[in-house]
Amino acid sequence: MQIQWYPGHMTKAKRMLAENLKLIDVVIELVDARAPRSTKNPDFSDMFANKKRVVLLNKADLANKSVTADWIRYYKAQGIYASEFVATKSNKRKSAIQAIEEAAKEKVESMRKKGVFKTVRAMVVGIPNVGKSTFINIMAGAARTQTGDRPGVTQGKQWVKITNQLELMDTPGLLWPKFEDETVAKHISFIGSVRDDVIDREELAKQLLITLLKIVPESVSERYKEVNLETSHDYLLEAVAKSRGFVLSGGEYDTLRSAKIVLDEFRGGKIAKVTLETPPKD
Ligand SMILES: Nc1nc2c(ncn2[C@@H]2O[C@H](COP(=O)(O)OP(=O)(O)O)[C@@H](O)[C@H]2O)c(=O)[nH]1
Ligand SMILES: [Mg+2]
Repeated sequence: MQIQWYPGHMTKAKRMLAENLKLIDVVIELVDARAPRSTKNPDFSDMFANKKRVVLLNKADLANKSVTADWIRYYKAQGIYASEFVATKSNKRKSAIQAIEEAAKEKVESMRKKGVFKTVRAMVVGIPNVGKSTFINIMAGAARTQTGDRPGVTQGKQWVKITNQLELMDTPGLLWPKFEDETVAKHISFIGSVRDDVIDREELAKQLLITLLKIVPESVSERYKEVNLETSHDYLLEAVAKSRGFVLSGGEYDTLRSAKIVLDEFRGGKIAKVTLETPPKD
């Protein structure tokens, strides 16, 4: 499966990250809870080795709750604070602030001993489509509108005040997934982090059905009556079309329509709340 990417953007985004890194106390990494491994940038650990980190498993509303809990335990075992998150729900703002403040606590306290009142500065990073902008918007919400309303506020302002002791960089740091790994490429395509027009939708949807049949076969059969573990892989999209009555005027099954429906319904959480990846054992 061929997936396009953009080295130019990557270089620029990486430089932007490096330049801002020295200003930052806490790095908030957003990953997609449905694929925490594939949506994590492999360079992340090296890049932010000496920063406090908070990992948010975002879009937890679309993932399997118990697997999300396994991932959180996995991170915690490594001393990394992790939490499930739903950036589209503004009531999550408070818990995010607590997590960031907790991560920066040591630094704040050591500065206070020196008599310095420390403002914690945090930056949001992650690969495309994990919810970075949505997250910054709910965090900044009111603060952003307020500053924007006053005339003369500098354009291109970088920091948004979240609380008296917390500021958030208003542009997210863009990271890139490890496209060379075929499973990673597939998983980020399933969840919609790569534009569909650069890939073969029918092949992608077929691969998705094969994957889902391994994890949640009953949910797949419930949604698409003609699809089950015995269905031949080459007939999967026809079986979806048969289930839904997607027939073209010539009597053929409309497999492209099946592909779009399967991708859409999966991404909307309609087939099941599925996590594609489990944490490594130990
Ligand atoms: N279901 C769900 N959708 C989300 C969540 N967070 C973000 N989204 C959606 O995911 C898409 C990408 O979000 P965006 O903030 O633009 O991602 P970015 O590329 O990382 O900045 C948008 O359609 C958001 O509405 C979440 O927690 N749950
Ligand atoms: Mg964005």
